[in-house]
Amino acid sequence: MRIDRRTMLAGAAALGGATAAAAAARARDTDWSAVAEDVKAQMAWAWDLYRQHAWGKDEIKPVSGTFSSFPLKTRHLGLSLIEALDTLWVMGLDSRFAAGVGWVKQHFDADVDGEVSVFETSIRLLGGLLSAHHACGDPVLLAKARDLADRLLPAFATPTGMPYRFVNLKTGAVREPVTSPADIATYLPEWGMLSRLTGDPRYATVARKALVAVFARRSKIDLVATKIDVLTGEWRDRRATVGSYCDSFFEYLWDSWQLFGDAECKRMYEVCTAAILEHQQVWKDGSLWFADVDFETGAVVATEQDELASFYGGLLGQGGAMKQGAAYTESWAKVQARFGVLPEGYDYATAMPTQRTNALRPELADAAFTLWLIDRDPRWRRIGLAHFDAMKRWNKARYGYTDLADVTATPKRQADHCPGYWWSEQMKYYYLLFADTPRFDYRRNYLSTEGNVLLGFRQPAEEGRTRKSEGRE
Ligand code: IFL
Repeated sequence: MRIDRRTMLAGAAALGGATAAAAAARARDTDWSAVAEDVKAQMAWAWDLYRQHAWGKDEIKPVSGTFSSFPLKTRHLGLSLIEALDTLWVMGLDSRFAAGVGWVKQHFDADVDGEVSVFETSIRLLGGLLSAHHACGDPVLLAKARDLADRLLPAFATPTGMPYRFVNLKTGAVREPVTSPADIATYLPEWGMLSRLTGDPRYATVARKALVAVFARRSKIDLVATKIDVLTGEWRDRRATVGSYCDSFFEYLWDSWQLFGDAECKRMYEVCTAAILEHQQVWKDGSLWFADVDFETGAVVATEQDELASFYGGLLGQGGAMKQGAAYTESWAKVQARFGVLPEGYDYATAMPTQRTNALRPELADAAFTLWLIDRDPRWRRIGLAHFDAMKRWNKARYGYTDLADVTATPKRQADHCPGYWWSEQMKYYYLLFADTPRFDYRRNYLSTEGNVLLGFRQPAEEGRTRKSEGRE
């Protein structure tokens, strides 16, 4: 796609030409540990404001200084606080971590008569409790994680083993059998870890059954679509995508191999990936994209890309398709350079945003960090730095970091919401990408789809030991 001069100028203006040049120069000669300190300072600043204005609430509204609830409609479960915990710990913000753990031990109670998304509650709250437990070993955190999983379990009691989309935390009442591969199959790392830690195999069993059930219903050309009925097992839509509704299904096939050595999951991942590369891969003017296609015929049905799909380059790299993983991440990095902050939707055929909002998303930073773990190529740090710099420039508000209403406006227009994942994801990806911290094992680790670290934390004593032995090597 050729970008015409007007679009290029608009893009440069949106980013601020001088800022782009300054960012590039900064990236060439960067003191990465100073950038990591800046990330940590931003985290501490935002946490302290959350503590003053929204302590124990789910999500702060960073422009107005108020708050909103999620995943329950009217009650708060401390979502942002729980999502932040392992990020605080890995940054060494220990007193803030301790205060957060103290809140969870005293106040977190999932015994609420209200309906939640099984998927969101699992990746965010259950994952957050497990990663905090991994950081400090407190058994109360594990007990709370287990209680929460027990409340989600009724959703999995279906003829296919694929869970309903919603469950009531108190009554176990379920709702909405038509759901997506991501909603159905993004459990095994957290639930398998819960089984390992508690000795109760039920969690791993239901999570794995759901994952396999989606794979078993793939089309003859090995693609899955975005909607399926968990009661009948019939597809309710024909669109195959690497974006929203399917993304973390692919991710958790690979992750279950990475975390547990589950060879069958690796095989399933390889089958799905081969089909995606065969039917969805589109090269356009040197950039790689993944078209949405009909899951049975492979015919292209849409050229729009979800920002959410920008994580996928990292996953491809992990699975061994480094050429495509790097190229896809670079494609998104070019869109970021053009708009400063990624729009929620982008059409590679028209090279225009299809949605102008930005939900303060972490995916490009996720891919950059994942690829950097693989090959330590400095370009991933540069992409992460551009993401961080742009966030500081455009998303920073009076009471924290906010989403954007329009990334194409000059200046960009802020909305008023800091999603819980911000605390768990990009702040941790930036920090780990820039810091080289002894609290994290850069060779053997596992981060969930929500950025929760379930493997790879090193305790301070261990840090010291490893540092010494690394020094001797
Ligand atoms: O909850 C987050 C997680 O990364 C996910 N989907 C979208 C969110 C972040 O954009 O799986």
